Amino acid sequence: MTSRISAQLRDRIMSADAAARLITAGSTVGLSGFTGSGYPKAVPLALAARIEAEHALGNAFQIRVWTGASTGPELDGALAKANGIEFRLPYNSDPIAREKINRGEMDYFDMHLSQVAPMAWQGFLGPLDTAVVEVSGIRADGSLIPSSSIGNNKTWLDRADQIILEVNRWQNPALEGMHDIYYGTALPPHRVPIPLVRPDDRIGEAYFRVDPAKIVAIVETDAPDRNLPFAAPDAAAHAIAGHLIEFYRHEVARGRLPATLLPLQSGVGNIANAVLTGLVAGPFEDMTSYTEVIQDGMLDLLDSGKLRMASATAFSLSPEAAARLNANMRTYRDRMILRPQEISNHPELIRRLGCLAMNGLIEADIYGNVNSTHIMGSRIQNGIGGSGDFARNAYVSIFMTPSTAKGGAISAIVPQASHVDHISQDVQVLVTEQGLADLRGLSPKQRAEVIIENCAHPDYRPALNDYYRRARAGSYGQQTPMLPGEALSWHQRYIDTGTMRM
Ligand code: 0RQ
Repeated sequence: MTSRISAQLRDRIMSADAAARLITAGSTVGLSGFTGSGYPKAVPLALAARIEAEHALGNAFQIRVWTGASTGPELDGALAKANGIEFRLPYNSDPIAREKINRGEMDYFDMHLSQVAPMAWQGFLGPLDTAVVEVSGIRADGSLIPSSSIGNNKTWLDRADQIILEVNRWQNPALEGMHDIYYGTALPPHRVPIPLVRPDDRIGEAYFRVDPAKIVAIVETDAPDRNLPFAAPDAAAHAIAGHLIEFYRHEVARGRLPATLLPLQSGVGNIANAVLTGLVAGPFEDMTSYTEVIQDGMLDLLDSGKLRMASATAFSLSPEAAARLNANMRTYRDRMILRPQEISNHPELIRRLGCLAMNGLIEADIYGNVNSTHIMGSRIQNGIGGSGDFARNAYVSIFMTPSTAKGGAISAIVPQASHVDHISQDVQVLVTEQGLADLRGLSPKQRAEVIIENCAHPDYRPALNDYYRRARAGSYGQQTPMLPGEALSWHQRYIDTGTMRM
């Protein structure tokens, strides 16, 4: 095991408990981890136990947590359960942390993932006391072999006053060489263009640089990433995938997209997977992806030979796909690049490459404003993640959802979104299992007609049409007709059905 740790640093190896004692109450901790991969698995658990012990003695002990994105139960789950997180950024999908946030017991700064590292450098987020970063090895020259996600690790290692490393033997040694860590970012007025013009360009180094004097602890682990079982796509997901692939065919036929398409960005979940799987059988060859995470469907596309390469910041795989990746890491390594999230999600690069962005949503209104984050306007589900980075800057910004939620009790198409993450200008195509609405070049009224007709569930179409007709008759203005009192009462109806958790 220690063969993964360079001889000069072996004197800093210690237990997770001892390392957790180096973290002080009230401090800010930057941890690795992105969509359940590459997060530290031992120190956060030990810290949670320590926090519980302090609380039992009547001592206050909470920390401020910064990560790449979501992590795993051993990090967010354990620390939230211990009531150990005072403040969290930039994205969370852990159910225990979600409950704490929604009960008002934890502050949560939900932010664009591309902005975390720049904001940390700009100093807007305050000082970073400790970095806790999982790596797959420490080389003889002191540089670090990254793990299964990059996220904000470069920034945490550079900015933190002290560093705790977890060296995880579970991570495949053949990961070495897959990463591309770009060290050319700077603050204005010294910023220069990022020299990446194709998704497969390598512009940085395969390792993290680190100041060895800052490393205060090294903890050895042998623990898997949180690879969630994969739910097979349902009929709605297949229908959405079908509409989208038909749209791509049409765009290629009209000469508006090349036959190879443009770099794909895809969210996670079973709809995204169905789209990627649908592309395996589709007519497009030699595709690329420039995205946030590599999920099961991306591996299928790579295996099929239709996807030439994938660029991301992390893996988000089922246990079966993780096993497949691990068994063939050397082959995949040449066709995958993991980058810092400020690069994988960089607006300049997304705009230049012309990504096709495909993201999920909670609700869309009839004018095409999208809510990705809040249930009934006030209860956070996960966070905006990278959806804003991609949607604002994509070549085509696509949002996809089943037309109803909660077994049909709630329409995903509503008169007015209860919270807006993506304004209508950033939503160019909306797809449900009912059909696809191409909103490019349409006025708000034209958008409403096509969204209700093509995307809303037939059970909700009459009510939406009725609302829209009355809004056209009685609205204060006719650019975006609206009946303010009534629009949000749709959400009240959800409460009345008893299907919503309050
Ligand atoms: O709640 O689990 O309690 O039943 O919201 O919904 O249907 O599981 O949908 O997993 O596709 O997530 C927007 C959340 C969709 C996701 C969102 C309830 C529903 C369920 C989750 P339950 P589903 P998905 C790139 C970009 C932001 C981040 C992002 C997301 C729960 O896509 O987090 O895009 N996006 N990153 O029942 C009330 C409605 C509802 C509703 C759903 N209209 N009203 N409840 N729900 N719609 C990401 C990467 O590249 C990694």
